[in-house]
Amino acid sequence: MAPSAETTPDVEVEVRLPPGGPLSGMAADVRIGLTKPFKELSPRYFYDERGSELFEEITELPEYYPTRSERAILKNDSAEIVEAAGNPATLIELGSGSALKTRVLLDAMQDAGGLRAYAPVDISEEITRDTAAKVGDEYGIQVRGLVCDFERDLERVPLGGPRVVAFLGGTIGNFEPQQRASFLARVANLLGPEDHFLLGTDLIKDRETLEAAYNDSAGVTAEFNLNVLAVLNERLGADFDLSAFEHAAFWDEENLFVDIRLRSLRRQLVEISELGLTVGFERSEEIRTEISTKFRREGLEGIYAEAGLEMSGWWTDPEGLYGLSLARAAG
Ligand code: SAH
Ligand code: AVI
Repeated sequence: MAPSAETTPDVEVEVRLPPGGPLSGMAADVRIGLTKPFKELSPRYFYDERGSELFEEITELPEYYPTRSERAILKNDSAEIVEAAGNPATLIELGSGSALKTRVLLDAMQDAGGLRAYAPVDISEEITRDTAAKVGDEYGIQVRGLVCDFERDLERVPLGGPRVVAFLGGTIGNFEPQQRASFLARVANLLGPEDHFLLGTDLIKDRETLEAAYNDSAGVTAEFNLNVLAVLNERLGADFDLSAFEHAAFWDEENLFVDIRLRSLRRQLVEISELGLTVGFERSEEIRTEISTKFRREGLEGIYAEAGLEMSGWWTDPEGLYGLSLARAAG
């Protein structure tokens, strides 16, 4: 039987592809990154379909506490968070991925009676389509997915207020300080007087716990990291030999980030045919592929203030491993 009008999920996914695809800026960006004296790649390139799957596996690893801790906070405090956010009608989620934990927040919004719409925003098309369809089915609400680079298209996030813009998982930690400051200033600009920003941040803790989370014994994080080379092979016609690189991750206590790199196991040349570029690597030379910054509450308050935001709520898990904060545009 055909579903009735009431039960047909109201789900749309917009794909905002710049000419040449979601990663069309990639060629120029990779050229710049791999021709620097200290080579680097943006973490946004991790997330092809395989990369998204590998990240999901990471979230289930015993050593990777951030996802579990954030879920624990959401389970415990979502009702209070939703109330503090003024019982919003719309949840816009940046870097939504599979949005598994987000269900806890959606449940609390539904219980409070405000929930009308959800907008997952992510660079990975497959996972965003999947998330949008599933949330549409499960909640029967309006779902407007947006596949884009949130650093390019943040201002295009859809739907009416009052809104809560959530950025979960600690993904803010993957930004460089400058990039983070301008991103947060743009978020502040986006917020109307009734809107709130809900941010997940991993907290500073002992080196052992931090390094274990990024050097898991099953080697999934290593595979996730190396997958970025497979993305370059696939999308830019590069000939990286994945077995000629190894994963490295260590806590940098001066910069307060876990520094995640790929290390060349031998002296080698890599061709990137679509760039017409040959990249030379010395033995043990490294590419930085990601940083994962950790925070303290006071530091975050300062970061918010510089961006024109003010913290209006703060929640942690019982072990104090992870923080969720609510902010609004500073008056
Ligand atoms: N929020 C989820 C997923 C975190 S993984 C969680 O808490 O588990 C980071 C997510 O951000 C991935 O789904 C990735 O595809 C997305 N992402 C990374 N860089 C992005 C960018 N520049 N624009 C949009 N999405 C991005
Ligand atoms: C998505 N982001 C918050 C993860 C993190 O912990 O910084 C990405 C990750 N990289 C290695 N493991 C997980």
